[in-house]
Amino acid sequence: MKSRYSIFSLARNALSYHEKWPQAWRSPEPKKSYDAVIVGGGGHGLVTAYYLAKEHGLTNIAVIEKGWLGGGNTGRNTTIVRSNYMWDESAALYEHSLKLWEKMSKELNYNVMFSQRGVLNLAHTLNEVRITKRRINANRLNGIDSEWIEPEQVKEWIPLIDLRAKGRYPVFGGSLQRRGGTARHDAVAWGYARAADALGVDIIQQCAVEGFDIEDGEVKGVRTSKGTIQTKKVGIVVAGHAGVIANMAGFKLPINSRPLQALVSEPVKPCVHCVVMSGAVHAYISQSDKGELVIGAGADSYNGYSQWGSNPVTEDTLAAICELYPMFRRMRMMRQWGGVVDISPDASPIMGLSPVKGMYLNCGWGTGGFKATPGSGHIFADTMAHDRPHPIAEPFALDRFKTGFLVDEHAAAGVAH
Ligand code: FAD
Ligand code: PYC
Repeated sequence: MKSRYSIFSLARNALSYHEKWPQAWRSPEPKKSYDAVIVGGGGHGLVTAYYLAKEHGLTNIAVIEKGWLGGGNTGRNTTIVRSNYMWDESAALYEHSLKLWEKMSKELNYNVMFSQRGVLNLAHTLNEVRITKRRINANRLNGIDSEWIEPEQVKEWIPLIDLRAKGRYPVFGGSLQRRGGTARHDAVAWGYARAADALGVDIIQQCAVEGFDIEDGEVKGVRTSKGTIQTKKVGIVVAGHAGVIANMAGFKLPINSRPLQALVSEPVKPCVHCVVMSGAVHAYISQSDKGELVIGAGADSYNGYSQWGSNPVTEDTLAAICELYPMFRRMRMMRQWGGVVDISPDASPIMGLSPVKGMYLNCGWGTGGFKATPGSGHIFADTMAHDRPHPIAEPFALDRFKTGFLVDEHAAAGVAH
């Protein structure tokens, strides 16, 4: 029988739903009580709610967001996705996430524009060459695709780069993860929000968490700007503000909150075909599908909550970019912004139980949590549902700062912390 739907009408309907969803959808008012409350409507909070509902049958749950969905770091990052971290614990976490990225658009029926265009990390000193090669070996032992490429191959990938050894930043080669790439960050938040909403999750925007009701060390409720909600399970997923929320709950976290900034240029024709990062010079670059160069810097060197970056960092980053890619000296920058990232002492996340019973922590992702969004939520939902850390989350527990079993990923972080 002939179908009533042509492939074109299906595509047209899917597209109009995709485009209208964020505008057409409105936040409900909070109910008096929920089985679980997620604080923070960024990517990590939304995906946690999605998996709590989808895999653990918890649908009487709410995501509480003080601003708008994805308005924090989720909508402010430079969207680099990769899994080439050094230690086994991190490899398990980020590779779990990368595998979920590879099926995300299909699973959500929402095009998050995940583009596996490759992530290239340049080495500018002999020491960096050694560290990078060591990391490539570690990655390969963990089954993660990672390869060393020589300067001539770097030039083939990025013809506009200046490899000259006489420059301040000679390129001695780099590591390439071909499965790495970029995605559309706001679509990730909307995609998970729409899927969670369809499973019955209440997503409440413009509602700030202001305190908690805690009795005998156990959480009983969440105080918000729209009233108090009774609940016995609370997930804290507020990048950059985890320390503030922990203070409300009466404990301290070893977290520094710092602005991290990025810029985009005017749009130009395709000229940067993969993501190129230079840890040594705190500058990285990719090109958006609209043609803008997306340029990022290192974190500010002092704590703060501002959502833009400081000028010396911007200048240093752009100076490095202009030296590495002389042709970009003539480009104009269109926008600059920042986000508040939460940095832990070993540049790895803190995931799992907190000192308050029923309250769970997911923070400390620093400059690199976007790539972890699906994996983090998947593991965190399991942790919350079963009141014990998921096996992948175990090494990232808060008590590692007492035991000393750190997972130090400073060298694998995309940018300086
Ligand atoms: P967020 O998206 O910040 O969500 C937390 C939410 O909590 C916010 O929406 C906030 O409004 C809400 N909130 C805070 N306090 C309260 C309260 N009291 N009550 C209710 N809600 C509250 N990572 C990568 O992997 N690759 C990159 O290329 C990359 N680039 C980056 C570039 C920049 C400029 C920045 C700033 C970050 C970058 N990151 C990158 C890091 C990444 O963006 C974050 O680690 C990740 O997005 C964190 O997601 P999240 O959902 O935990 O946090
Ligand atoms: O973690 O890959 C990363 C990253 C790149 C830019 C900021 N973070």
